[in-house]
Amino acid sequence: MRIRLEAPDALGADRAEVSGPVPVRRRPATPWPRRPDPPRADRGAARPRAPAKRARRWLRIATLAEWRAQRPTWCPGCGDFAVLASLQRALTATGADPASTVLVGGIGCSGKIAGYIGCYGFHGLHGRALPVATGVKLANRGLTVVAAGGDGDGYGIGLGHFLHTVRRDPDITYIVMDNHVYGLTKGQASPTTDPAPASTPGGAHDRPVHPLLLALASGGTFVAQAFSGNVNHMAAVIERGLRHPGFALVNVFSPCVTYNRVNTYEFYRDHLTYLGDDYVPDDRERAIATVARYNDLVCGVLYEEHGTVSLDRRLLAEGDPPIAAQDLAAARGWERILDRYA
Ligand SMILES: Cc1ncc(C[n+]2csc(CCOP(=O)(O)OP(=O)(O)O)c2C)c(N)n1
Ligand code: SF4
Ligand SMILES: [Mg+2]
Repeated sequence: MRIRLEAPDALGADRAEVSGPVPVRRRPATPWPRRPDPPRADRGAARPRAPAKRARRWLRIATLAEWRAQRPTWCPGCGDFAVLASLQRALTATGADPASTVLVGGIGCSGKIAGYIGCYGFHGLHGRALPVATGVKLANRGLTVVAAGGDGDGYGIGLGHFLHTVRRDPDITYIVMDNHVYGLTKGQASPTTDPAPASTPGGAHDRPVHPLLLALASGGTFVAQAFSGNVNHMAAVIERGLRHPGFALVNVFSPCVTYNRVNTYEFYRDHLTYLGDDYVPDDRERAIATVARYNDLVCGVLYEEHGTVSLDRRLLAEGDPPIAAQDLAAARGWERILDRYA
């Protein structure tokens, strides 16, 4: 669990003070001298505050409530509510800091999640969540970076970015709310819509893409699937994705209750298989065979590669200050180089 320690300098100084023989005290040691009680006449008056706030030790972990923001405007029953709740739970469980977390949303009903979670958010262009998230991570790799959007956003207009991000393997968790339709634009067929029975008038005529197989075939280092009807399972899968030190795909079957009358909660309850404890996700070929055997309808962590070295670790030297913290004035040399090509 990552624990944020506030005032680390003060903590270090405090530690230095107590090294060596430790005197026996009758009351717990405080890092500042105890103030004498005020004279009787002054009782009730405001006492001076302890001066050493900066010297206090804090073990600070954000609560679930701190991850909440605006009230979602999704239709009642939309599967995206469960994704939001699971992500909030998973972030709380990892001890992530809302002030150091960025969620880059896609465009669609699902992409609005960026405004519903209590951390930094970015709502940009349709299909471009992953390049933006990669840029955020490279600019400051101390951040926890999550990208989230829909099946249209990620596997349609954004498919090229999806495949290239999988093979680049930045330390990002990518959650796709896969409802098999373009929800925001009123239910047209998406890249994952089944050809028959179709959820749009006239039906979808193309064969669907298989996101998990695409990710596994492109070298994905963490590939998982979850369902909005099972929040406990989804939160655990997302938490594992957040802890994975590379690109983690979590595809979520997240029913659109307004426009998709085929891929409903009941449909998934009847057709989904959950991986058991005996499934070890360390074999890419086994993962591909498992997804194919269940025709995509399988939930759990299918593949996880240990020891992966993410894009940010490959590109940036250990100890380099984040680009976001660098003195841009000192980098003026770039302007001279660019001027040569102007
Ligand atoms: C470049 C561009 N093309 C098309 C659109 C219109 N558009 C907005 S959302 C969307 C589809 C969203 O579907 P999906 O990503 O599955 O999200 P959902 O609404 O289902 O959660 C489309 C086509 C757009 N905003 N920008
Ligand atoms: S239209 Fe569908 S995806 Fe969009 S909020 Fe409503 S139920 Fe959710
Ligand atoms: Mg969709």
